Amino acid sequence: MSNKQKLRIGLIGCGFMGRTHSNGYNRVPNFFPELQYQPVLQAVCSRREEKVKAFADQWGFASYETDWRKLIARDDIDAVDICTPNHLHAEIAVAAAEAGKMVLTEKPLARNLDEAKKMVDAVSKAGVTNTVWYNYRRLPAVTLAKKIIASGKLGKIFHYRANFLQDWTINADLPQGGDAAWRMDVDVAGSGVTGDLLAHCIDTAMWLNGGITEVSAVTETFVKQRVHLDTGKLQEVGIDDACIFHCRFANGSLGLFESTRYARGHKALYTFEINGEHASIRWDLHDLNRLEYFDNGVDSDVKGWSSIHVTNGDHPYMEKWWVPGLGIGYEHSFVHQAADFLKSLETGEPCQPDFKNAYETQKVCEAVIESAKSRSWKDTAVE
Ligand code: 4PW
Repeated sequence: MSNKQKLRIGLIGCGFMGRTHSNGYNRVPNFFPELQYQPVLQAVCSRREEKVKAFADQWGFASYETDWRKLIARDDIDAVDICTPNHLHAEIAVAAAEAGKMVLTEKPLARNLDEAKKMVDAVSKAGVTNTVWYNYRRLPAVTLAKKIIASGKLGKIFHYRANFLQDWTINADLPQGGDAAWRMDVDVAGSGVTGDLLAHCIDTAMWLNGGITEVSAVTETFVKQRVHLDTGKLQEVGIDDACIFHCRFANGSLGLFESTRYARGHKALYTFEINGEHASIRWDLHDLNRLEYFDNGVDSDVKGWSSIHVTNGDHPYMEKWWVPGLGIGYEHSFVHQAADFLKSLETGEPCQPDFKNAYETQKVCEAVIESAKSRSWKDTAVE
């Protein structure tokens, strides 16, 4: 019999992210056996009974609900994990915090800054543990980049460059709304690529390189009208299909960010490159176990971009997995996030990014959208 403390999870939403989180919780006990807390998949919730029942069976949830309010009201749930479309994040998170539950939510924190503020206030007033799943921080190569930058090896940083490119919305016949295309509906998603993709880039960037102080952005909606699945009618598209912004960081460096769902040939190209005084570093999601490094301090004969295969036992998270040389994948970032959250319950330290930290990312997203609308530079007021 395990003497571990149980953390009874109530997961809301059983789409793509519901699967990644459930997989994360399921893998943790096998690969992080030292943790004092053990996740228990207590209940999953989704509106459609047939779907949620099948999900519960498939992923090992002990029970299911079809009304999230009922799930929150249950006294056998310790932590509420929100994997719904974005328009429900705030309402559910506030209700969960008021019920005294720990709250985890998928990114972005909310549709906009007002909602995000309510969420930050609610968790802080209730004093409940909270976190946001910005999973890319937990890929070993990205965590290694953080370690290298923190060691000072890059020296003063001049440039931060990031891309998140996809091509799945080019087809003008793709609808908006409904369960399938909620990311295309501004009322549900809050924004397009800015909240969905650039939020990841901004979270990673501010984690690696510090706060962003001002932004200047341009956005475009290439297909202006799409059929809305709720009404069956052609409706105005309110999301940004593409967004490019440049910015200043508090440390004096300049940033350049681009995201689109119209880059034919790219399904999920997330890259960043950071140029410092002594060294540069770059990473690409398509080769996620690799970090490239240019050290200007070595002999000219061996100077060049070196390729670090981040699979050694002393690389971040890697001692948990296989043997050096064997890589891991996208899904492991969620396992790591689940493990880090459980660890935070032992240490009492917030599992970053918590709501307060993710609020800073939300500020930048909001400033980006505002800047594009007003065609002017915007302060982010990031603290
Ligand atoms: O959060 C993002 C999603 O909404 C993901 O990281 C990638 O882009 C995969 O799906 C979308």
